[in-house]
Amino acid sequence: MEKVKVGIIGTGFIGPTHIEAIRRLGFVEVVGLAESSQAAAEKKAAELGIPKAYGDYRDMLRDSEIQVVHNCTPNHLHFAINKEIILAGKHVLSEKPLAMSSEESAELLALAKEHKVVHGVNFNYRQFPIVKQLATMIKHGELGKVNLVHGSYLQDWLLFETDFNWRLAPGVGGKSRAVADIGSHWCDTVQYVTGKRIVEVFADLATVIPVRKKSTSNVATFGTQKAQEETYEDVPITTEDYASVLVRFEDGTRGVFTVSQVSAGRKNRLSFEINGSQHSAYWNQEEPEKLWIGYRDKANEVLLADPALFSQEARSAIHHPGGHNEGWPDALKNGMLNFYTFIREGKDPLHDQTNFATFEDGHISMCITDAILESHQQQKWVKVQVGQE
Ligand code: SOE
Repeated sequence: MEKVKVGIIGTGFIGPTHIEAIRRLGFVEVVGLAESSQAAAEKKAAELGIPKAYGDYRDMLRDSEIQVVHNCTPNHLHFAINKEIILAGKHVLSEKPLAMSSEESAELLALAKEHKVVHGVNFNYRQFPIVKQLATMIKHGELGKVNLVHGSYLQDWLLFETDFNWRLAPGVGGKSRAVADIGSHWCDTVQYVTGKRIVEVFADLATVIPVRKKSTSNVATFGTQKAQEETYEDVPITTEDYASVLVRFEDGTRGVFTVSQVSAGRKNRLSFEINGSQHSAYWNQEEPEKLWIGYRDKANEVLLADPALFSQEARSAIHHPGGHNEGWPDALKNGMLNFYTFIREGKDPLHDQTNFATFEDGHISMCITDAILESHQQQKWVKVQVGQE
Protein backbone atom coordinates (compact mmCIF):
# COMPACT_ATOMS: atom_id res chain seq x y z
CA MET A 1 0.00 0.00 0.00
CA GLU A 2 1.15 3.58 -0.81
CA LYS A 3 2.59 5.30 2.23
CA VAL A 4 1.10 8.59 3.42
CA LYS A 5 3.65 11.32 2.53
CA VAL A 6 4.48 13.99 5.08
CA GLY A 7 6.43 17.24 5.35
CA ILE A 8 7.66 18.81 8.59
CA ILE A 9 8.12 22.57 9.06
CA GLY A 10 10.53 23.41 11.90
CA THR A 11 13.12 21.06 13.34
CA GLY A 12 14.05 22.51 16.75
CA PHE A 13 13.22 20.40 19.83
CA ILE A 14 9.82 19.05 18.84
CA GLY A 15 10.06 18.52 15.04
CA PRO A 16 12.52 15.59 15.29
CA THR A 17 10.31 13.91 17.93
CA HIS A 18 7.41 14.01 15.44
CA ILE A 19 9.66 12.48 12.76
CA GLU A 20 10.76 9.68 15.07
CA ALA A 21 7.16 8.91 16.10
CA ILE A 22 5.99 8.87 12.47
CA ARG A 23 8.80 6.51 11.48
CA ARG A 24 7.57 3.98 14.01
CA LEU A 25 4.21 3.71 12.24
CA GLY A 26 5.35 1.94 9.08
CA PHE A 27 2.63 3.30 6.76
CA VAL A 28 3.71 6.96 6.83
CA GLU A 29 6.85 8.49 5.34
CA VAL A 30 8.47 11.86 6.05
CA VAL A 31 9.61 12.95 2.60
CA GLY A 32 10.47 16.60 3.22
CA LEU A 33 11.41 19.18 5.82
CA ALA A 34 11.46 22.96 5.77
CA GLU A 35 13.73 25.25 7.77
CA SER A 36 14.40 28.98 7.87
CA SER A 37 17.12 28.80 5.18
CA GLN A 38 18.14 26.37 2.44
CA ALA A 39 21.46 25.66 4.21
CA ALA A 40 19.73 24.90 7.55
CA ALA A 41 17.15 22.70 5.79
CA GLU A 42 19.83 20.71 3.94
CA LYS A 43 21.88 20.22 7.11
CA LYS A 44 18.85 18.94 9.05
CA ALA A 45 17.63 16.79 6.16
CA ALA A 46 21.05 15.13 5.95
CA GLU A 47 21.16 14.57 9.74
CA LEU A 48 17.66 13.14 9.86
CA GLY A 49 17.85 11.19 6.58
CA ILE A 50 15.01 13.03 4.82
CA PRO A 51 15.13 13.28 1.00
CA LYS A 52 13.73 16.79 0.31
CA ALA A 53 14.97 20.00 1.97
CA TYR A 54 13.11 23.31 1.61
CA GLY A 55 14.52 26.71 2.60
CA ASP A 56 11.00 28.13 2.12
CA TYR A 57 8.05 26.14 3.48
CA ARG A 58 5.83 27.57 0.72
CA ASP A 59 7.73 25.45 -1.81
CA MET A 60 6.94 22.42 0.34
CA LEU A 61 3.26 23.36 0.32
CA ARG A 62 3.40 23.35 -3.51
CA ASP A 63 4.82 19.81 -3.54
CA SER A 64 1.93 17.64 -4.70
CA GLU A 65 3.53 14.49 -3.29
CA ILE A 66 3.07 15.81 0.28
CA GLN A 67 -0.37 15.11 1.74
CA VAL A 68 0.12 16.09 5.37
CA VAL A 69 2.16 18.89 6.97
CA HIS A 70 3.29 19.20 10.59
CA ASN A 71 3.70 22.72 11.93
CA CYS A 72 6.57 22.52 14.45
CA THR A 73 7.63 26.17 14.24
CA PRO A 74 7.84 28.72 17.10
CA ASN A 75 4.46 29.99 18.36
CA HIS A 76 4.26 33.31 16.48
CA LEU A 77 4.40 31.46 13.13
CA HIS A 78 1.68 28.91 13.93
CA PHE A 79 -1.35 30.90 12.72
CA ALA A 80 -0.04 32.04 9.33
CA ILE A 81 1.52 28.68 8.50
CA ASN A 82 -1.50 26.65 9.67
CA LYS A 83 -3.65 28.83 7.45
CA GLU A 84 -1.43 28.31 4.43
CA ILE A 85 -1.30 24.55 5.00
CA ILE A 86 -5.10 24.36 5.02
CA LEU A 87 -5.40 26.61 1.97
CA ALA A 88 -2.93 24.34 0.16
CA GLY A 89 -5.44 21.51 0.77
CA LYS A 90 -3.10 19.49 3.01
CA HIS A 91 -4.04 17.77 6.26
CA VAL A 92 -2.41 19.55 9.19
CA LEU A 93 -0.94 18.56 12.53
CA SER A 94 0.09 21.62 14.54
CA GLU A 95 1.98 22.20 17.71
CA LYS A 96 0.10 24.18 20.34
CA PRO A 97 -0.81 27.00 20.76
CA LEU A 98 -2.64 26.94 17.43
CA ALA A 99 -2.26 30.72 17.03
CA MET A 100 -1.53 33.89 19.01
CA SER A 101 -5.18 34.64 19.92
CA SER A 102 -8.49 32.81 20.22
CA GLU A 103 -9.90 34.91 17.33
CA GLU A 104 -7.17 33.42 15.15
CA SER A 105 -7.73 29.86 16.43
CA ALA A 106 -11.48 30.23 15.74
CA GLU A 107 -10.62 31.28 12.19
CA LEU A 108 -8.35 28.25 11.74
CA LEU A 109 -10.99 25.86 13.01
CA ALA A 110 -13.60 27.31 10.65
CA LEU A 111 -11.14 27.19 7.73
CA ALA A 112 -10.13 23.58 8.41
CA LYS A 113 -13.82 22.59 8.42
CA GLU A 114 -14.52 24.54 5.24
CA HIS A 115 -11.64 22.86 3.41
CA LYS A 116 -12.46 19.45 4.94
CA VAL A 117 -8.86 18.72 5.91
CA VAL A 118 -7.99 16.47 8.84
CA HIS A 119 -6.71 18.73 11.65
CA GLY A 120 -4.80 17.69 14.76
CA VAL A 121 -3.04 19.48 17.59
CA ASN A 122 -0.29 17.81 19.55
CA PHE A 123 -1.90 17.41 22.97
CA ASN A 124 0.05 14.22 23.56
CA TYR A 125 -0.53 13.63 27.28
CA ARG A 126 -4.01 12.23 26.63
CA GLN A 127 -2.31 9.45 24.63
CA PHE A 128 -0.62 7.76 27.62
CA PRO A 129 -2.02 4.27 28.31
CA ILE A 130 -2.70 5.01 32.00
CA VAL A 131 -4.45 8.28 31.12
CA LYS A 132 -6.72 6.38 28.73
CA GLN A 133 -7.34 3.71 31.37
CA LEU A 134 -8.30 6.35 33.92
CA ALA A 135 -10.62 8.06 31.41
CA THR A 136 -12.36 4.71 30.89
CA MET A 137 -12.62 4.07 34.61
CA ILE A 138 -14.21 7.46 35.15
CA LYS A 139 -16.58 6.98 32.23
CA HIS A 140 -17.72 3.70 33.78
CA GLY A 141 -18.22 5.35 37.19
CA GLU A 142 -15.43 3.43 38.91
CA LEU A 143 -14.41 6.42 41.08
CA GLY A 144 -18.03 7.42 41.70
CA LYS A 145 -19.03 10.99 40.89
CA VAL A 146 -16.00 13.18 40.17
CA ASN A 147 -15.98 16.00 42.74
CA LEU A 148 -12.48 17.50 42.68
CA VAL A 149 -9.63 17.73 40.16
CA HIS A 150 -6.32 19.23 41.24
CA GLY A 151 -2.65 19.12 40.33
CA SER A 152 0.22 20.90 38.69
CA TYR A 153 2.63 20.99 35.77
CA LEU A 154 6.11 21.88 36.96
CA GLN A 155 9.42 22.26 35.08
CA ASP A 156 12.83 23.73 35.93
CA TRP A 157 14.39 24.47 32.54
CA LEU A 158 13.78 28.24 33.01
CA LEU A 159 14.92 28.38 36.66
CA PHE A 160 18.02 30.58 36.23
CA GLU A 161 18.07 34.15 34.98
CA THR A 162 20.46 33.06 32.22
CA ASP A 163 17.90 30.54 30.90
CA PHE A 164 16.46 32.05 27.76
CA ASN A 165 14.96 30.88 24.49
CA TRP A 166 12.41 32.02 21.92
CA ARG A 167 9.50 31.20 24.24
CA LEU A 168 10.49 34.26 26.31
CA ALA A 169 11.01 36.66 23.43
CA PRO A 170 8.23 39.25 23.18
CA GLY A 171 6.20 38.68 20.03
CA VAL A 172 7.54 35.15 19.48
CA GLY A 173 6.30 33.04 22.42
CA GLY A 174 2.95 34.84 22.74
CA LYS A 175 1.19 36.86 25.44
CA SER A 176 1.13 33.86 27.83
CA ARG A 177 4.03 31.52 28.51
CA ALA A 178 3.69 28.92 31.30
CA VAL A 179 -0.12 28.82 30.98
CA ALA A 180 -0.13 28.51 27.17
CA ASP A 181 2.94 26.25 27.00
CA ILE A 182 2.21 23.73 29.75
CA GLY A 183 -1.03 24.80 31.47
CA SER A 184 -2.70 24.05 28.12
CA HIS A 185 -1.53 20.40 28.41
CA TRP A 186 -2.81 20.12 32.00
CA CYS A 187 -6.24 21.44 31.05
CA ASP A 188 -6.49 19.29 27.92
CA THR A 189 -5.49 16.16 29.85
CA VAL A 190 -7.92 16.61 32.75
CA GLN A 191 -10.77 17.58 30.41
CA TYR A 192 -10.06 14.42 28.41
CA VAL A 193 -9.90 12.23 31.53
CA THR A 194 -13.06 13.59 33.15
CA GLY A 195 -14.97 14.15 29.90
CA LYS A 196 -15.90 17.63 31.17
CA ARG A 197 -15.08 21.14 29.98
CA ILE A 198 -13.49 23.85 32.11
CA VAL A 199 -15.97 26.74 31.90
CA GLU A 200 -14.76 29.31 34.45
CA VAL A 201 -11.41 30.33 35.96
CA PHE A 202 -9.86 32.54 38.65
CA ALA A 203 -6.13 33.06 38.18
CA ASP A 204 -3.07 34.47 39.88
CA LEU A 205 0.03 34.80 37.64
CA ALA A 206 3.57 35.87 38.45
CA THR A 207 6.83 36.50 36.67
CA VAL A 208 9.35 35.16 39.16
CA ILE A 209 12.29 36.32 37.02
CA PRO A 210 11.31 39.74 35.62
CA VAL A 211 14.61 40.42 33.82
CA ARG A 212 16.58 37.65 32.14
CA LYS A 213 20.06 37.53 30.74
CA LYS A 214 19.92 36.50 27.09
CA SER A 215 22.99 34.71 25.83
CA THR A 216 24.39 35.89 22.55
CA SER A 217 24.24 32.25 21.38
CA ASN A 218 20.89 30.54 20.90
CA VAL A 219 19.74 28.18 23.66
CA ALA A 220 17.53 25.20 22.84
CA THR A 221 14.38 24.27 24.76
CA PHE A 222 15.53 22.13 27.73
CA GLY A 223 19.08 23.20 26.73
CA THR A 224 21.73 22.85 29.42
CA GLN A 225 24.87 24.17 27.79
CA LYS A 226 26.48 27.22 29.45
CA ALA A 227 29.66 28.52 27.87
CA GLN A 228 32.25 29.96 30.27
CA GLU A 229 32.96 32.99 28.12
CA GLU A 230 29.32 33.74 27.35
CA THR A 231 28.14 37.33 27.00
CA TYR A 232 24.60 38.40 27.88
CA GLU A 233 22.12 41.18 27.33
CA ASP A 234 19.31 42.06 29.80
CA VAL A 235 15.79 41.36 28.55
CA PRO A 236 12.67 42.44 30.49
CA ILE A 237 10.19 39.55 30.68
CA THR A 238 6.50 40.16 30.14
CA THR A 239 5.12 36.61 30.43
CA GLU A 240 4.45 34.43 33.47
CA ASP A 241 6.80 31.76 34.90
CA TYR A 242 4.11 30.76 37.36
CA ALA A 243 0.33 30.58 37.63
CA SER A 244 -2.20 29.14 40.04
CA VAL A 245 -5.70 28.82 38.68
CA LEU A 246 -8.99 27.87 40.33
CA VAL A 247 -11.23 26.14 37.79
CA ARG A 248 -14.89 25.19 37.59
CA PHE A 249 -16.04 22.46 35.23
CA GLU A 250 -19.32 22.48 33.32
CA ASP A 251 -21.13 20.29 35.89
CA GLY A 252 -19.89 22.26 38.90
CA THR A 253 -16.86 20.02 39.61
CA ARG A 254 -14.20 22.14 41.32
CA GLY A 255 -10.48 22.15 40.63
CA VAL A 256 -7.19 23.98 40.90
CA PHE A 257 -3.80 23.75 39.21
CA THR A 258 -0.37 25.35 39.43
CA VAL A 259 2.08 25.70 36.57
CA SER A 260 5.70 26.73 36.95
CA GLN A 261 8.84 26.64 34.83
CA VAL A 262 11.07 27.63 37.75
CA SER A 263 10.63 24.64 40.12
CA ALA A 264 14.07 23.09 40.69
CA GLY A 265 14.10 19.33 40.31
CA ARG A 266 10.79 19.09 38.45
CA LYS A 267 11.65 18.29 34.85
CA ASN A 268 8.33 17.62 33.15
CA ARG A 269 6.01 16.86 36.02
CA LEU A 270 2.45 17.02 34.82
CA SER A 271 0.37 15.50 37.61
CA PHE A 272 -3.22 15.46 38.73
CA GLU A 273 -5.42 13.89 41.36
CA ILE A 274 -9.09 13.17 40.97
CA ASN A 275 -11.29 12.74 44.02
CA GLY A 276 -14.51 10.91 43.29
CA SER A 277 -17.42 10.16 45.63
CA GLN A 278 -16.06 6.60 46.07
CA HIS A 279 -12.34 6.55 45.27
CA SER A 280 -9.45 8.78 44.20
CA ALA A 281 -6.81 8.46 41.49
CA TYR A 282 -3.45 10.17 40.95
CA TRP A 283 -1.09 10.19 37.94
CA ASN A 284 2.29 11.80 37.37
CA GLN A 285 3.89 11.97 33.91
CA GLU A 286 7.40 11.44 35.32
CA GLU A 287 6.29 7.95 36.46
CA PRO A 288 3.86 7.28 33.64
CA GLU A 289 3.34 3.58 34.23
CA LYS A 290 1.71 3.97 37.64
CA LEU A 291 -1.81 4.91 38.60
CA TRP A 292 -2.39 5.43 42.33
CA ILE A 293 -5.88 4.51 43.41
CA GLY A 294 -7.03 5.76 46.82
CA TYR A 295 -9.66 4.12 49.03
CA ARG A 296 -11.19 5.12 52.33
CA ASP A 297 -11.97 1.63 53.66
CA LYS A 298 -9.05 -0.47 52.46
CA ALA A 299 -5.39 -0.16 51.59
CA ASN A 300 -4.61 2.01 48.58
CA GLU A 301 -3.39 0.40 45.36
CA VAL A 302 -0.96 1.14 42.55
CA LEU A 303 -2.01 -0.13 39.12
CA LEU A 304 0.99 -0.82 36.88
CA ALA A 305 0.30 -0.43 33.16
CA ASP A 306 -0.44 -3.86 31.74
CA PRO A 307 -2.71 -4.64 28.78
CA ALA A 308 -3.98 -7.72 30.63
CA LEU A 309 -5.37 -5.45 33.37
CA PHE A 310 -6.69 -2.68 31.13
CA SER A 311 -10.15 -2.00 29.76
CA GLN A 312 -10.82 -2.82 26.11
CA GLU A 313 -10.77 0.93 25.26
CA ALA A 314 -7.43 1.63 26.94
CA ARG A 315 -5.70 -1.44 25.52
CA SER A 316 -5.21 0.21 22.13
CA ALA A 317 -2.70 2.63 23.69
CA ILE A 318 -0.38 0.01 25.17
CA HIS A 319 1.88 -2.07 22.99
CA HIS A 320 3.93 -4.24 25.35
CA PRO A 321 3.25 -6.58 28.26
CA GLY A 322 3.33 -5.13 31.79
CA GLY A 323 6.77 -4.05 33.01
CA HIS A 324 7.99 -3.11 29.52
CA ASN A 325 7.75 0.57 30.27
CA GLU A 326 6.24 3.00 27.79
CA GLY A 327 6.67 6.74 28.18
CA TRP A 328 6.65 10.14 26.48
CA PRO A 329 7.83 9.09 22.97
CA ASP A 330 5.34 6.22 23.01
CA ALA A 331 2.43 8.51 23.88
CA LEU A 332 3.51 10.81 21.06
CA LYS A 333 3.53 7.81 18.73
CA ASN A 334 0.02 6.85 19.88
CA GLY A 335 -1.20 10.31 18.90
CA MET A 336 0.41 10.00 15.46
CA LEU A 337 -0.98 6.48 15.01
CA ASN A 338 -4.51 7.69 15.72
CA PHE A 339 -4.13 10.76 13.48
CA TYR A 340 -2.69 8.81 10.54
CA THR A 341 -5.09 5.87 10.92
CA PHE A 342 -7.94 8.39 10.59
CA ILE A 343 -6.36 9.68 7.36
CA ARG A 344 -5.55 6.24 5.99
CA GLU A 345 -9.10 5.02 6.61
CA GLY A 346 -10.39 8.07 4.70
CA LYS A 347 -12.52 9.20 7.63
CA ASP A 348 -14.52 12.40 7.43
CA PRO A 349 -13.13 15.21 9.63
CA LEU A 350 -16.56 16.87 9.69
CA HIS A 351 -18.51 13.90 11.02
CA ASP A 352 -16.32 11.06 12.28
CA GLN A 353 -15.17 10.98 15.88
CA THR A 354 -11.41 11.32 16.37
CA ASN A 355 -9.23 9.75 19.03
CA PHE A 356 -6.68 12.57 18.84
CA ALA A 357 -6.94 16.25 19.79
CA THR A 358 -8.25 18.43 16.94
CA PHE A 359 -8.21 22.15 16.13
CA GLU A 360 -11.41 22.34 18.15
CA ASP A 361 -9.46 21.22 21.24
CA GLY A 362 -6.69 23.64 20.26
CA HIS A 363 -9.22 26.47 20.04
CA ILE A 364 -10.83 25.56 23.39
CA SER A 365 -7.34 25.63 24.92
CA MET A 366 -6.75 29.14 23.55
CA CYS A 367 -10.06 30.30 25.02
CA ILE A 368 -9.10 28.92 28.44
CA THR A 369 -5.75 30.77 28.23
CA ASP A 370 -7.54 34.01 27.30
CA ALA A 371 -9.91 33.63 30.27
CA ILE A 372 -6.96 32.96 32.61
CA LEU A 373 -5.13 36.10 31.45
CA GLU A 374 -8.26 38.20 31.78
CA SER A 375 -9.01 36.79 35.23
CA HIS A 376 -5.52 37.64 36.42
CA GLN A 377 -5.81 41.18 35.09
CA GLN A 378 -9.23 41.78 36.60
CA GLN A 379 -8.81 39.61 39.71
CA LYS A 380 -12.18 37.95 39.34
CA TRP A 381 -13.86 34.82 37.98
CA VAL A 382 -13.99 34.81 34.17
CA LYS A 383 -16.09 32.52 31.97
CA VAL A 384 -14.38 30.64 29.13
CA GLN A 385 -15.97 31.96 25.92
CA VAL A 386 -15.59 29.36 23.20
CA GLY A 387 -18.14 30.73 20.70
CA GLN A 388 -18.48 28.52 17.58
CA GLU A 389 -20.88 26.01 19.25
C1 SOE B 1 8.62 23.20 26.96
O1 SOE B 1 8.03 23.73 28.09
C2 SOE B 1 7.87 21.95 26.47
O2 SOE B 1 8.64 21.43 25.41
C3 SOE B 1 6.47 22.23 25.95
O3 SOE B 1 6.45 23.17 24.89
C4 SOE B 1 5.85 20.92 25.51
O4 SOE B 1 4.58 21.11 24.97
C5 SOE B 1 5.82 19.95 26.71
O5 SOE B 1 5.29 18.70 26.32
C6 SOE B 1 7.20 19.74 27.26
O6 SOE B 1 7.78 21.00 27.54
